Amino acid sequence: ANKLGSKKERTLAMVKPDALTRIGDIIQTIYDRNLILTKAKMTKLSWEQAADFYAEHQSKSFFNNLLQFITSGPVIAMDIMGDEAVSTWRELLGPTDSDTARREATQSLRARFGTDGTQNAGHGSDSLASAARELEFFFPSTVGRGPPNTAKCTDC
Ligand code: RTP
Ligand code: MG
Repeated sequence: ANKLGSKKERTLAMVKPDALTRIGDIIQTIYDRNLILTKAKMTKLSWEQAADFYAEHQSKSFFNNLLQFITSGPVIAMDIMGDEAVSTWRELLGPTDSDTARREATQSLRARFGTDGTQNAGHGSDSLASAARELEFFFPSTVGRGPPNTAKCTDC
């Protein structure tokens, strides 16, 4: 925490193929929550890249469906920064299942733009360690050019 007691972090947010056309509304939501979008890129993941990104889920029953979906079209990866960015972004996303999200009192990005339990509009790193890994995945740091992808940013 800095002098004001806030914890500045960076996290990897990804807009999944089903919500790509809602990128404007999603950036507005990020802005409204006082998070800062510092990097963004659109890319289409290969099957191999998707399997690498989601390696932690390789033994899950939904792994194949997840890879099928995430490689079905472009995604937009974003580096977002701000107070407790990791948990704040996941809070903005809402529950994993879009239908569950729609039943909640508080609206969320998945409630607004998600399709179902697998096609759920967005991804957010689940810890500072995941954020560092996932930021490096999409925005690799190059020696001598740009800061390293540490997700805990005490200086920003
Ligand atoms: P994410 O990693 O994408 O931010 O989502 P999450 O933490 O809320 O969910 P996680 O358990 O990490 O699952 C990763 C993604 O896999 C798909 N999924 N499908 N039963 C299913 O069909 C199912 N369960 C999970 C979702 O796309 C989920 O976001
Ligand atoms: Mg997850």
